Amino acid sequence: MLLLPLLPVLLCVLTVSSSGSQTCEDTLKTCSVIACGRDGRDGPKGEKGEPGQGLRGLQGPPGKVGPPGNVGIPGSPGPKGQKGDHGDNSAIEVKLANMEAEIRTLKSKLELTNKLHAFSMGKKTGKKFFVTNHEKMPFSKVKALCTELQGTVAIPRNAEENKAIQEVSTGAAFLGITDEVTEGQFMYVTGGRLTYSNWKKDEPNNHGSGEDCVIILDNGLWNDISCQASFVAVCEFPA
Ligand code: FUC
Ligand code: CA
Repeated sequence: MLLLPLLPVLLCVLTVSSSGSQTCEDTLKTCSVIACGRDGRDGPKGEKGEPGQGLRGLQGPPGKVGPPGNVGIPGSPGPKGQKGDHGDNSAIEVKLANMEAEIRTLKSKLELTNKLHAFSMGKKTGKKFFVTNHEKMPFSKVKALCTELQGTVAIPRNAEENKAIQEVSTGAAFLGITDEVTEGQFMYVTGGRLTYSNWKKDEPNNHGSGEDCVIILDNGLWNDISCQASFVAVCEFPA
């Protein structure tokens, strides 16, 4: 056969491949048919091996404490506590009694002052009270002033009140009456249609560019006039 001349070569190859630690040069001494070449390159990396059989090391110490977490949402309020002791209020009660006495004294003094003031102003019992500082100003200013004084612009509801306003004012004075809302329909600034009037002859005439306010003249008669013109401010206060 053709294999027969190759037998020494095969024997040498088998011997070399199974000889383990024997070097090529060692093998060359007994096996003249082979030649010794240089080492080849490293092969590819093998797969990861199975875990070893030895004992595992002991578990290490615990790690450091981590950073604190976020603040949680507030809990629901607890039940209401029991009512406390009354404590010692004697000092505060004395103070309160003194203050109450002082308030009573001040109240009666104020009452007397008010009575004297009304008397000095000619106030009649059960009658409205008309007051003026004799200052002339536009209607809007009269309204603001009377409101600030917790009163309203003077309104005569009858001849007696008309006379009272006429007597208190020095010169023509604004009345709390306008037809600002509907031309020709005069209303009280406190609300409602007129129930009493004392117009001068041929008034109201809405003269010129428009006359939506009303003045009481020296003689007690009324004239419609511009609200921007200045007349005496008279306020009224309840009876
Ligand atoms: C009359 C009045 C007007 C104005 C004018 C000067 O016509 O009706 O309101 O006072 O006079
Ligand atoms: Ca007029």
